[in-house]
Amino acid sequence: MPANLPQIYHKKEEQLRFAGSIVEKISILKEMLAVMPKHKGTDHLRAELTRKIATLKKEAKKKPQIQRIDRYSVPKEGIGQAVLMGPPNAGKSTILSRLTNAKPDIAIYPFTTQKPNVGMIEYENVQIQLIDTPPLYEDFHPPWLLAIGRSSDILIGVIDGRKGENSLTHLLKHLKEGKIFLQTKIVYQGEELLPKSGFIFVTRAEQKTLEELKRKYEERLNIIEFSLSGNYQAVKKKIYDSLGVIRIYTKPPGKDADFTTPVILEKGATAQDAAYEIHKDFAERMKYTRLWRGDYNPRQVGSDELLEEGDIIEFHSR
Ligand SMILES: Nc1nc2c(ncn2[C@@H]2O[C@H](COP(=O)(O)OP(=O)(O)O)[C@@H](O)[C@H]2O)c(=O)[nH]1
Ligand SMILES: [Mg+2]
Repeated sequence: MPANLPQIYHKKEEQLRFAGSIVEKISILKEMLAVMPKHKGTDHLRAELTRKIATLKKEAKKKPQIQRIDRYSVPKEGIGQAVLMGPPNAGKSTILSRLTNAKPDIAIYPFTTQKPNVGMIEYENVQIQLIDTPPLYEDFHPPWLLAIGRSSDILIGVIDGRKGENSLTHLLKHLKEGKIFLQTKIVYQGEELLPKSGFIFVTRAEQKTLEELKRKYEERLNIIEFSLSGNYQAVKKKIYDSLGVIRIYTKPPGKDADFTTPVILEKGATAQDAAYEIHKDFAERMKYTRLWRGDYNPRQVGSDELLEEGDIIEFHSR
């Protein structure tokens, strides 16, 4: 049986190439294990990664100073992790306070935020983790801060619209120092940087600046206005959509679907992936799946059927 690894696994594999420290490597390897489908085809790889982690842990014990470098890593929670990064006073902490229940310090002084603040975005029936970070500054881009940027699922650059394009070019430059190439659209082709999905929030934007930025960065980045009087639901949806996942619902034969707890899968996942997500044994005993999509009547589908957001599936096993 082939390993059949999901896209997210390959993304993590790429992140590993850019990891700046042992702690960062261990945490990425653990994530690789977590996203690896649990079937026979991956047993070998699972063992190999577990071995690598053990070796790195031994190495870390010999070098106690590394703990300091990775002072503030943020364990993932919810269906995905988004991180806000940008210059001082851009509005990062304000955005966190508007989109989540977190209560970060907000002030006109630079460096009000000294370590990451974390909150959860409630979006319909899922939660997305949002991290607010200390500013990326001319002389301030510590390894642990850039490591958070590399490991998060999406990166949201935040700039103050009154500062214009300069602010964005500086931010992209600082990210590049952390080996990060922020993109929404084009796919980075080089080898030296880690392509990272995300977009830019512009606070206090004048329409003229906003239009200019949108036009200039059209091919690379989505530039989005963040307004304090804005529609946060739409902003939350943008964040959800950028995670590249779908929500599907399962129903036991003869019963109603459970819409409170979606199964989260990558875009491009199949009925078989869904079954593995639920339970290995179960997936291996699967005979066929019934699928409800939109207004159509249920139909019987095979294990390689591509699933879509909102699909309801009913598994029948042997
Ligand atoms: N008018 C306006 N003020 C904002 C906005 N975002 C942040 N601010 C103000 O800008 C200052 C810095 O905001 P803060 O969220 O602490 O920025 P951070 O340093 O990026 O975390 C505070 O006084 C905020 O009230 C915004 O979208 N509009
Ligand atoms: Mg702040």
